[in-house]
Amino acid sequence: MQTSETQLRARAAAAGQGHLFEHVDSLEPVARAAYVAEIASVDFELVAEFAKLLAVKEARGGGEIRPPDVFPLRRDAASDARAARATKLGDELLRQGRVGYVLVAGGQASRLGYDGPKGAYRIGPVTDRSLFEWHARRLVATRARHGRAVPWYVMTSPANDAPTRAFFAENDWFGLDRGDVFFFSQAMVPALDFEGRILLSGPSNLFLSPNGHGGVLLALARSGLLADARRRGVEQLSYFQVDNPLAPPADPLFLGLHLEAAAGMSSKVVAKRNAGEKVGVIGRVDGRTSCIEYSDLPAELRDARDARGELLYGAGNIAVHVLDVGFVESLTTGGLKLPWHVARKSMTVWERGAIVQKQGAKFETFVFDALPLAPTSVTLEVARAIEFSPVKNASGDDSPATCRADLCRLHAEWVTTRGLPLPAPTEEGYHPVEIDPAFADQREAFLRAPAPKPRVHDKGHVYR
Ligand code: UD2
Repeated sequence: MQTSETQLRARAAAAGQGHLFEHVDSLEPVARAAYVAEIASVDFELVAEFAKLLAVKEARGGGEIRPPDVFPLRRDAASDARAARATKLGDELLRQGRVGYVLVAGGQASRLGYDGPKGAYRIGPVTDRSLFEWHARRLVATRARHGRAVPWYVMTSPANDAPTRAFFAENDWFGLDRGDVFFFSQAMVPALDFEGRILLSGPSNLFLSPNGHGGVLLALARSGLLADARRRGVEQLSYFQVDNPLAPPADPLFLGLHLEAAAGMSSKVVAKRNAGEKVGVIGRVDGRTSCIEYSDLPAELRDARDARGELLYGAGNIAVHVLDVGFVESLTTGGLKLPWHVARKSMTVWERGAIVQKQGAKFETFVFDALPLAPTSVTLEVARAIEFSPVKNASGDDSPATCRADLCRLHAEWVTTRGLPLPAPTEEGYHPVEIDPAFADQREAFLRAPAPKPRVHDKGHVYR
């Protein structure tokens, strides 16, 4: 034991991380052992790569940016016919059980300021149902519609894995088959100060943070779940984020377009609200479909418009993708190389016996950086009001308040189309109505369903 600590100390010192051991003699044996084990798991080569990244001023890799090819929302006769064909193809894929579902929920919900897994956040405007429940109930509807199991791969992080599993168990897996829900954790990586030294969060803990949603690819492979998907006959993975309850998990048009194009990875986009909206955009970089983060899009491109006055780079990435299982296998064999992105921020750290606030850097990979690695890629434009209203911030844009209002507006439209009763509008001007996604998760399904009666709750009406 002692030797290995000595060796580790020497390795850390050689990597310029000798400070990690300065205080170890003051630790109790149990804490010391745990701390040393944590250090032993650090990939010092990766840390050296992070430190190098800090030394260069962040700049986009260059590359010529061009507008993307988008399968548009407003379609002509030709694209309508293609959409009809693709939808049939996607339906078949779903009926044959060749689709698996991947939810990324490993983030820290720091902007929302919620202490717990973000998926446990209660978003239901009338029922208070959680984000996890919202997604799960849509999968219950998917299972019923296609008569197939819905293998659901939920990515957590070591920080929220246990509470996430417990939340699912307490809620009896929201009506899904327990054996169809799989949890897997992404990896954590150390945060550094601007001199490239690993930060601590306490005397016996490194400051670690999740390695970004790009971590999903390697984590899927290393957990054995990618192989599980294969064994089940899953060929395509439908990928969505925990923060967007509007995302339809099983969209036959999207799946069909992706399949028809033999694409490795495809993306859904919405028209940006305005040039300044802070979402990544899909474009072509050196001829390859890519996602360009808003901070990397030069101002003249950000504001450029076509002859009809539409933004040339207005295809906002909503982080809904389809990934071909074979593509993920090929990407992850022998370790995955996605570029690392640096987030410089103020952090609460432990330094020389005290908790202090300090500027530091966290490191993440992004799943959309796999797009240019795909042989081909489809970009499908969808309607924001139907498919995208993320919960990011505690208030203002993209907050629980805007998401609840969007959910109610969408469901109220379905309810009025059927001529069913609506409750009086709220002060914010929407009718507080919620449809259980397991009862109907799509407009057509609601219009076809046996006539429901509203249940009256304190906060509004529920159809289920
Ligand atoms: C992301 C995109 C942005 C736009 C937007 C759509 C990036 C950098 N930007 O913005 O371009 O598409 O989404 O909503 O992605 N997550 C993990 N592990 C991590 C980090 C994140 O699972 O280590 C999950 C997280 O739980 C959440 C999702 O990924 O479901 C998005 O994370 P975010 O909120 O940090 O992404 P954001 O808002 O910067």
